[in-house]
Amino acid sequence: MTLLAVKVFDESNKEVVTTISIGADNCNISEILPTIRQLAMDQNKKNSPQAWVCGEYSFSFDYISSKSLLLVAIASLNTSFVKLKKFLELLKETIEENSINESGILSSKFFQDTCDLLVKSVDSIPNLRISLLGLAKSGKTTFIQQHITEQQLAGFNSYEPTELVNIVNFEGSSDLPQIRFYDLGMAFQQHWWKFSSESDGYIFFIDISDSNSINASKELLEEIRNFWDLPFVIAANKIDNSTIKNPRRYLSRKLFVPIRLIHEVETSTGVGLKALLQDLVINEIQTKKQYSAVLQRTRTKNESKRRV
Ligand SMILES: Nc1nc2c(ncn2[C@@H]2O[C@H](COP(=O)(O)OP(=O)(O)O)[C@@H](O)[C@H]2O)c(=O)[nH]1
Ligand SMILES: [Mg+2]
Repeated sequence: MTLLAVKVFDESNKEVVTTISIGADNCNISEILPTIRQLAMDQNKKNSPQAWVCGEYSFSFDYISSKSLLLVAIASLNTSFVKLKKFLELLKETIEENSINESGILSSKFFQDTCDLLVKSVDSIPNLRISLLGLAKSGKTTFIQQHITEQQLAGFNSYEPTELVNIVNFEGSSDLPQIRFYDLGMAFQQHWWKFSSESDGYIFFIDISDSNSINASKELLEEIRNFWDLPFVIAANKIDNSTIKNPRRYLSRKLFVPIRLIHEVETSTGVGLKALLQDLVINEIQTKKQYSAVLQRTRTKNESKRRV
């Protein structure tokens, strides 16, 4: 991400701290500050930062009500909203956790260091690797084809079919980071383990229109889960052809998997796929893994500062 400046304003829109601004000189933030403040305060209730494009810049902003501080990050237009929002979310969390001095001003050294660290951490988020696992004919390849031919998600740029594995890069969108998908064919089964162990997570496909295959799917999933504690979601696929009444509840009980991880999808039309991906990437992979790593590093850094 190309972050140009990060600024914190107090209640009277006075700038209390800023990072060194690189390339944001034309950005007349004071003009749009009242609008940003209103949006940030409204959004704050939903507990998630906003991202916004104005002129030649992207902005993300949020409000820390406990400290009456408005946070504004300014980035170049080519910076992904996902990353920008994630950056601000982490920055907010860090400022909320750390005390500000008596005059209510954040130390600019601490602020600059924190922002630098968070940019590095957020930049390490993309290039997620997601494996597509499941029995033959469960819909893994259709998932890949659907995205490419129908372009339900903008940004897929390559399709490399092989008999063994399809590797498809997704360039990222406003909601999702870059992802490399591994669609592993059955002939490649003995190598699933290798790909999956190098993955950030996986989608496990189940053909719920074929009730005879569900037990075999259950066994395979158990085998995989016994092997790795990787984030995953379940694609309960072919809902268009299923006679099962409530597939999510049915599979949750059958597979001993929390119901929130089960998504009803129809890979042949794309139904449910975007929500499934967002859930896997944002709730399961990023939030649990990257986010805790960032906080851990920030804490370690603050502790070592306190010792000095
Ligand atoms: N009815 C229905 N059929 C589907 C759906 N998704 C995939 N299929 C079909 O299921 C078959 C196997 O799909 P494929 O993606 O090749 O499975 P893979 O072996 O897991 O890669 C194909 O004939 C697909 O057309 C779906 O959502 N509904
Ligand atoms: Mg296939």
